[in-house]
Amino acid sequence: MLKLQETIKVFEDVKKRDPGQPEFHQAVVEVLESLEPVIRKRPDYVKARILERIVEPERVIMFRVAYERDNGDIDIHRGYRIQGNSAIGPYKGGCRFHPSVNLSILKFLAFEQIFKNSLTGIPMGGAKGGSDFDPKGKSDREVERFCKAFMTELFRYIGPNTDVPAGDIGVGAREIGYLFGAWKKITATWNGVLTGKGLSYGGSLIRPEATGYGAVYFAAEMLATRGETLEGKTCLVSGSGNVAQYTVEKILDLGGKPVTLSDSDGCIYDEAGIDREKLAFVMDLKNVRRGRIKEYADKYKGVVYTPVSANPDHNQIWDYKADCAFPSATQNEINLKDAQNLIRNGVYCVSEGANMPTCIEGVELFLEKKILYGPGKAANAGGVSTSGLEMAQNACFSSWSREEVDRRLHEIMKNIHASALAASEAYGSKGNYVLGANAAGFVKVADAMLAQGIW
Ligand code: NDP
Ligand code: 2IT
Repeated sequence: MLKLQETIKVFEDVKKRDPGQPEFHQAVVEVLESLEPVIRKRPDYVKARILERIVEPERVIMFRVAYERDNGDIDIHRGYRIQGNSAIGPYKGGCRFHPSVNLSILKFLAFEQIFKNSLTGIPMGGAKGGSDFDPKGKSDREVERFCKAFMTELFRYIGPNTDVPAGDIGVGAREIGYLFGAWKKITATWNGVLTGKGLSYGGSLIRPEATGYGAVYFAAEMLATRGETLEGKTCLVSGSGNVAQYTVEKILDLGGKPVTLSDSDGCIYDEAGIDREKLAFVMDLKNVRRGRIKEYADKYKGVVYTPVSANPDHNQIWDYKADCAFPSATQNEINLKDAQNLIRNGVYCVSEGANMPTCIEGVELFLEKKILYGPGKAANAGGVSTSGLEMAQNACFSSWSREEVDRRLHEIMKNIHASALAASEAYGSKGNYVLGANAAGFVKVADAMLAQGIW
């Protein structure tokens, strides 16, 4: 709950100016609450109205995207780019293609990205974009036509030193390839305007793995504060896309036992553990055949599949005995009941691969129970960090080895953990990574804004 007059006023104004944006309100209130101890120490931020400025995106771009289906029909979608803040570097952040995409969701994601990118230590501002287009069930040619139409408008607003989009839900290697091809054709230039590119055209090794690997590295750092490792730990992982797949891979590398995966239709529980062979099946199922996770339960014995429709008030995936949880699907996938189930089942380490997967009451419960809780903007920052490494490689026309990029990623995740932990201690709440990540990310951006004058 907000306590300071200054933060209450900012939040009231946001709600008045941006009604009907619940996800954006949720992200803003969580950050404002964490920043209260910072604001108490920094009246100069209040005087310069840094909070009022940072909750207002620098630029919101919305545009029509029309394309032709294979059967000759014409579909019309809305495209977006939210350029949140560029105080510390060019705008940077993913693009999401999902039918649920709207202004509220993209504004929350762009807002979170400002602090996340600041935490990485790489000079990147915060942005997010996307469309309510659903690539699921579309042919490759339809996806290509959509990406070309989307980039035909977006190209005006981006550039390697202006704004560098990347992937997110529904935007993977295939979509980035088509978007990059369209950028190159329209502008007749080749440069690092997108990250997550294929290896043959400027992509970085380890970028596909980076978000999942990073979330597990972050969990390992949190566990180390209690003298523990992931060895032998049972882990719940949600989602079955890019982040979930490489989270499972790194858990296996570090000796843990992943037992769940999900998609928007349901979840699987495999008590025997998801091993490398089963993970290879999931990667083929999701990335090549573009099938549903239910097929995992059809293929392997002893696996329980629960459809989403079986439980109207909670998510079955968070109701299994485990030590660690890696939510890696989407926002608000952990409601209060799910958070209570996690605690009751013995989970004491939660590392968020997804953005804002836990509702506010769930976050409060985790903090009250003093479990190891790594919020998305810290725990999933490995993805955008490695995007930063891809930009660095493109800028100097070179490419680094797998080992080199992984070493840098690991180092960055250790640094993010250390700075969030140090900030939590400096502001009187050691081990509260929500406070630590928000405060550490914010101060750097706020100081840059102060230095650059009133904009
Ligand atoms: P993918 O599209 O590869 O996978 C998304 C997964 O989440 C799919 O299994 C999908 O199921 C499931 N999912 C999506 N929406 C919903 C929903 N409304 N309800 C239930 N399940 C859903 O995306 P990513 O793995 O890239 O992204 C996952 C999360 O990680 C997102 O929150 C994203 O913002 C975050 N993230 C991603 C980064 C990246 O580098 N890719 C970096 C940092 C954070 P289905 O197939 O049924 O749609
Ligand atoms: O939420 C995120 O950090 C991402 N989707 C990755 C952004 C990026 O620019 O790599």
